[in-house]
Amino acid sequence: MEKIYERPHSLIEERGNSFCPGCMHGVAGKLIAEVLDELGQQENTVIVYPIGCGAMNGLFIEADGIVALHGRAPATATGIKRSAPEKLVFTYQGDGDLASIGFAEIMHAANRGENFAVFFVNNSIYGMTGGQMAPTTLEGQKSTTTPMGRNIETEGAPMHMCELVSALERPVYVERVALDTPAHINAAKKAIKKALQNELDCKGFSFVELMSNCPTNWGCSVEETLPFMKEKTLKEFPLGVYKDKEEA
Ligand SMILES: Cc1ncc(C[n+]2csc(CCOP(=O)(O)OP(=O)(O)O)c2C)c(N)n1
Repeated sequence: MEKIYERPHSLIEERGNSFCPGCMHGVAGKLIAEVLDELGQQENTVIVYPIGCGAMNGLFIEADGIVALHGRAPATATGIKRSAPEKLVFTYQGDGDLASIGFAEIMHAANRGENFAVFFVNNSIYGMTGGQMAPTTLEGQKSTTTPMGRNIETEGAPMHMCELVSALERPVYVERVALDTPAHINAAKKAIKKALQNELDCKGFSFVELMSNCPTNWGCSVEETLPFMKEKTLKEFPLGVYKDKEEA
């Protein structure tokens, strides 16, 4: 029989994962593992993980990694990449971590044009800490800190990180993709691969936002997260390439 799919070598074999059922962090981790295999970079990689659920991918991806708490992943990645430029270094961060606590770090790493990639998983809520409002929470979306729904008069509007990062001079590639459908997952993998290839080619700073879900803290079934993403999240956060210096 023809083998059409193989578990990526960059995923630890004995373990499944410990994400909540239906959580798309596992999909993102698997795509990264596949790309590390395809680029032959597993042994040469250092992943900088965040605080939050995304850090658990460090338990399943078989590559060197470090956890940089509270949004400091871009600063940590800067130090690692500058002292070991031959390594493939990238951050993997959630929206509370990157767009709130670590907003200064991400903007300044992008503005410096550091030669690494950032994978930003936007599930529009703080997952691990129990569903508090994130900068990316949608208008009207309920969270434990906005039980009546986010009110932009008092809590501000959802922050669009691709738009902000792409407005800076130095980033070379900025794209927003999603993890909700097979077609979107294929496109997400291409974006991950392009960002890592940019780094290998020393082109500079790449930023890929991966739109995701959080069934547990959105308070709905896994199935219900898919129409919510299609009808609400992806309308607020349109998919697409926000910057590609190669195409310019
Ligand atoms: C009181 C308190 N403040 C801050 C933290 C740090 N912290 C741990 S997980 C987390 C949420 C991260 O949310 P996000 O970045 O959206 O990632 P997700 O878990 O949704 O993937 C925070 C802020 C903490 N553990 N306790």
